[in-house]
Amino acid sequence: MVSGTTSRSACSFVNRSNFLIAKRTYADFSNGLYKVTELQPGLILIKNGLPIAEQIKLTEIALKHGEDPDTGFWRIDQLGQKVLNQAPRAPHRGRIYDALGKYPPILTELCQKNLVRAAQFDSSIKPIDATHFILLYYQTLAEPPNSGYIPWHQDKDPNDGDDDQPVVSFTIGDSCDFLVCNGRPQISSTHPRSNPVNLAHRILFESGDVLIFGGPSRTIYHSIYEMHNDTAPKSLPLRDARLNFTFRFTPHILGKEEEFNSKNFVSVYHKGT
Ligand SMILES: O=C(O)CCC(=O)C(=O)O
Repeated sequence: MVSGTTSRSACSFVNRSNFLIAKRTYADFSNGLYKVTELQPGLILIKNGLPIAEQIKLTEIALKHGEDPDTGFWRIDQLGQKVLNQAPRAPHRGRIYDALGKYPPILTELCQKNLVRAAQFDSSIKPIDATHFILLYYQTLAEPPNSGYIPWHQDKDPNDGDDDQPVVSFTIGDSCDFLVCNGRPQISSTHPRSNPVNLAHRILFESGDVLIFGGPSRTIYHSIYEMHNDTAPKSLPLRDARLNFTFRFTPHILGKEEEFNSKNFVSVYHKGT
């Protein structure tokens, strides 16, 4: 357990929208003020898990690799225009998929550090040595896309890792509302896709937040319908955008990364859930 001034509280309550918001929390004020909350077994939110200096380094790495003409966020379309590489299905989103070993060690270090924080708190979280990451670049739009910035899906692609290996997710840049359902989202005439009947959590992700989902929460349905304009920290070299790194344990894919990059692979969220 990390030393310093800490607080642990046991609380399980619902807010006025009936979302379960927290079971237990743990805050460490000795090391840059991060706060761990177990939202439900296996679903751990670490507020401020990435201090601003580290967010800046990760952004610089993402933007540098994002410019790579073959594997970066953008491509040139048939009209000669520079577009994000998930266009035309998702023109607001670019995607990089790669092996962690090809990137600076800070990525692995930060993934490991936050995973250990979560595993200390929730025994269903297995500490893994992540082998790969998916890096998404979302443009913040004036009006959200109809099917969301990322539609409802489970992380069940072959490159998402086994069901018992946790996914570690970093947010950097503009804030967003991350939605979670524990079963297939139930849509009705009064409950649109952005607010299904069985919504379990609406989590505000702010720059520097980390979410870990593993154990009984590994296959949650999740989506993003709202991003909040101009909410990125001013010192971040990123405007009108959000970066999402997710780390995966998929050693069987080492050496086969090209099969899963955006040129060759269609993710589950593009196939419709
Ligand atoms: O941007 C996010 O936080 C979610 C990304 C996601 O759902 C995915 O990569 O499967």
